[in-house]
Amino acid sequence: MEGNKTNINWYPGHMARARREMTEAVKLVDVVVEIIDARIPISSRNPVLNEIIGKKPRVIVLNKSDLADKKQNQKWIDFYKKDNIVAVEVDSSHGNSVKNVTDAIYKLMSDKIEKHEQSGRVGASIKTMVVGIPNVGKSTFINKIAGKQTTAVGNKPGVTRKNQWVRLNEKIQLLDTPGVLWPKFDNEQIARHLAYIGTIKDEILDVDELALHLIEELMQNHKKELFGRYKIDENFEYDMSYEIMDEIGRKRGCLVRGGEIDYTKVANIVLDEFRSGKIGLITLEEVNMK
Ligand SMILES: Nc1nc2c(ncn2[C@@H]2O[C@H](COP(=O)(O)OP(=O)(O)OP(=O)(O)O)[C@@H](O)[C@H]2O)c(=O)[nH]1
Ligand SMILES: [Mg+2]
Repeated sequence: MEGNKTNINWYPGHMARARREMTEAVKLVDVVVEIIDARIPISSRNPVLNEIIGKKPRVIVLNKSDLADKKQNQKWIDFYKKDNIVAVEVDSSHGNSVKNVTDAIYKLMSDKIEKHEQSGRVGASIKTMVVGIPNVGKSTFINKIAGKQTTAVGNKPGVTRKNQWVRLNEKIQLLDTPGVLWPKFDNEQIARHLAYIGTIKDEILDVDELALHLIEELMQNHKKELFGRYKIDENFEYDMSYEIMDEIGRKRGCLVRGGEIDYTKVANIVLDEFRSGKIGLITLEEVNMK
């Protein structure tokens, strides 16, 4: 990330406010649903969250599981299970398995639900706060689980701007929250992984460089998928990874006048196609890398 894009504003003012509001709201809730991205289960977890939610019971939702490697999804769920954390894989855009999350909440909160029922407190419900990084699918998940379009969704970060309660049924209420990042990433890799999946606005990124890094990373473990998608010969020879970008540009006709490669066009194609799963169902962060 070069030039004037080096000082990326990772932590804009609205996120600081969202974090303060989350800290206030957590006092009112019984359980937290932490939505993470199944393609990057490590980098999509906010390290500040533990401070914010403390010892509140938590369910981890591995969302966008439809875009990740199915075997890895299961490995991550087993990994959390060993730590006594309930994790559920979900595809919120098609609604697959969202009900498993309500079941997990009922199970975690069974004592409280029973108390509500015994004391005849009509209308008392389990308050659930849904949190996660921008664009991870919090609002989509809430709409699917509630079976109605009550929250705004969109394929860019920063769609939800303020907390919003949604009633699921007489037993559960859900709080939608704006996506929050943390002020400083431990390393460039985390920042890049977040950018590959669309957590950070492309406008503040150097997309050419980002796509080049993604290509380099895919070359390590997913060369077959990458070359397959762009119909590059498996014996294609290259010295530098930008030559792969050149080749993708030629295959896709991303040329400017004089036959030069339009790198930004190639970069946008690669990023878009990675984000939508067209390059493959790829988990970038596997359990055994942890
Ligand atoms: N393939 C796939 N796409 C999903 C899934 N969940 C959400 N999306 C898409 O991801 C994009 C972001 O969804 P939102 O629900 O707006 O995300 P959010 O976490 O509420 O984002 P902010 O409000 O900006 O923090 C939308 O284009 C959704 O259609 C999923 O499980 N699978
Ligand atoms: Mg939202």
